[in-house]
Amino acid sequence: MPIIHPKKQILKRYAGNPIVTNDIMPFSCRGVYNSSAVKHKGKYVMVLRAEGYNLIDSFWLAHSDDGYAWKIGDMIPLPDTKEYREYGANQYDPRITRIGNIYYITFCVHGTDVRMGLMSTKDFKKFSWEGFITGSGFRNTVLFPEKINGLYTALERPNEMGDIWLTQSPDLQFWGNHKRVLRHNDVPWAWGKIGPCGTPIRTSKGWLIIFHGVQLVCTHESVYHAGIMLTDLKEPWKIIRVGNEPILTPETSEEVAGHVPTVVFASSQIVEEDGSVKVYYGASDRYQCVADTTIDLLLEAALKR
Ligand code: BMA
Repeated sequence: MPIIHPKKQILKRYAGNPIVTNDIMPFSCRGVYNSSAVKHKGKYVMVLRAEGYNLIDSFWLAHSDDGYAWKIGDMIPLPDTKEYREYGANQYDPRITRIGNIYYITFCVHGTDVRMGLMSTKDFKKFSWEGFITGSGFRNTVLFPEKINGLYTALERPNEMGDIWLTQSPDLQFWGNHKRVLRHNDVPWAWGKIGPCGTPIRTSKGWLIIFHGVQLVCTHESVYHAGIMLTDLKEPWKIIRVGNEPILTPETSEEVAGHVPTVVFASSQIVEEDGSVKVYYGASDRYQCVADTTIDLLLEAALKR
């Protein structure tokens, strides 16, 4: 029997979407998308991925009082080391995780292949380069917001395979303890590949993990959806359940038609004290959008739908 769910919106798109576009950037730029937001000292800060017409991306700060209306700030300086310059022709998909009083930004560094870099900041004014945290062939690394069993813990995707893996480190430099968390073949609507989205969310029932899942269609295009799973708090590689339908799928005009059509790419979320959640996502590799939900709705999507 097919699984049929009652109509229910898990994520509610903000009526003012898109919240950041290339028009408001202070330089020539064709898209702003797949950006990552956090709360810092009661205000909202976003690290924007801004794509030039030369297809090279830069990272910019944006600031907001409410998480919906954004003002563009300064460009974030890129790491200026020999190793970075040699490898990194481009950079994209920043993800921010706060651990203690440090904000860690993981991001893809694209050279002949792709690998993950790590920057840190305490104040979004001064940024430090922490080095590469994967070898070649990895994307989507995102850190958990706390050490687990005394170790920094991250989700990532070895590209070739297209599955979500977990890895741990004592010092953010040396990584091991690799474990596969979820196979793309086990997600019926994402047979192309899957990858983790924003920082996993700790709840009393487990880690809520939003992930992207790619459906390949007959025109050779990829449709990017967002899905959800819940994993064990102490052994986060153990899945409690994967929600069996996406929580967000490209449907609005900015999501279906842009530079890369039919893409929603959730890259961060902010959990408020009242349990509401703002999920920030890129639309069709062109616009930055946001949708609202709650922890209860995300748990329902992971456990019951
Ligand atoms: C991925 C990344 C994302 C992008 C997606 C769809 O590989 O480049 O930033 O949104 O492809 O084009």
